Amino acid sequence: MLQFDLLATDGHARRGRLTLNHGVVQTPIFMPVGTYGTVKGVTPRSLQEMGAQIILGNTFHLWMRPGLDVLAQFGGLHRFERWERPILTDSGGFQVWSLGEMRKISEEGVKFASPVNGDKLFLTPEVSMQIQTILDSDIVMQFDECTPYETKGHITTEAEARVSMELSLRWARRCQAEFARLANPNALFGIVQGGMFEHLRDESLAALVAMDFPGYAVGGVSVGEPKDEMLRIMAHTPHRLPAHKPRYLMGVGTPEDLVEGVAQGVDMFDCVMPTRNARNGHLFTRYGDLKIRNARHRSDQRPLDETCTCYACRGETAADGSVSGGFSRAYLHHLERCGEMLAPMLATIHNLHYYLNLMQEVRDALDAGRFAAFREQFRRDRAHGV
Ligand code: PRF
Ligand code: ZN
Repeated sequence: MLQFDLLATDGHARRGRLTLNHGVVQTPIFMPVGTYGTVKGVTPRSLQEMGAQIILGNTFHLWMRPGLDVLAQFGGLHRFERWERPILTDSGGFQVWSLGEMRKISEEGVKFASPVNGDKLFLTPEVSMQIQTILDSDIVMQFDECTPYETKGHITTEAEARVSMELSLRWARRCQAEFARLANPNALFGIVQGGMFEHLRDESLAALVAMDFPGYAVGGVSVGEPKDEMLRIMAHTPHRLPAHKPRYLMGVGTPEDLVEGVAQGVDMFDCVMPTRNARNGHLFTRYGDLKIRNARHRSDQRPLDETCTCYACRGETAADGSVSGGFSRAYLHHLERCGEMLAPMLATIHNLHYYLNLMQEVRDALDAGRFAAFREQFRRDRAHGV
């Protein structure tokens, strides 16, 4: 089941409420990525404390490990990974695409050798629906082909983008039929493709809208294209989707991309950036990005972000009212230099808190009818420097 209520709009930007089988999600929302049934380095309790409302999982990875027998035994992904709130799973289309030369795509599906043990595997739209049904994710993504920006040394042509987009449409129909046959009680999203060509995007969108999915994603962006190309597709596509259904921009992006996406009518985002960058010592703050490995932080007693209320920056207040302070940049720099586990753990808490809080600020601005002013202030602050 899925219900989407539009609560307010401001230009193309929207404030909404998404009701799913495992709970309610306030939109616009950022979804932390939990590929293997874990958001790397943080506990579900910590995610809850940070205000995460919905997280991602990946069909492809969970199919490899732990495998469907184990997941079925647990009645799905929620009980296995101990996350009781909503989960969205990606279909495997993008992950298989990332295998590069190791795969062979046909009308039927994608043949590849397991990167884990070399077994020959065949992922089809039907198999993807069967796996996601076992996972019992609240939002199931269609199996698609993510059209690359560039292959074999040339930029994808219009003819190539059309072939790919039309294949994704045929796969969308097969996904819808299989999803219905399985009587999956959750919600299946269609994915708009079409590369960097507006009219192909329009064709893809129209065909998917005619199929009447409960929600839609925009795929095939942030696939190696220059920033202005991405912004062009982001400005063209999301607001053309049905107003009364949720819109998800897949795999995007920087804090600036998220605020821009909201302005263009996107409701949902996911990206590995806050978690992956955290593990590389790249931290996001209100006043810009910070590389904690840089020597200039060696003796800096300030927290990462004076305005951040995460555990890494602010510490915590115990039941008896006693306060443990936040961690300094100097200490985080030291942990990084020593390769301590606590470094990526604290960095992940901070970055995810930053992304989740940014979306909370976006929602508050939309509720108060001051999104345009918020967007301006956000841009100024981020350009300020740390
Ligand atoms: N398709 C799917 N997953 C995705 C993408 C896509 O196009 C992208 C593109 N940025 C990220 N994840 N199924
Ligand atoms: Zn913080």
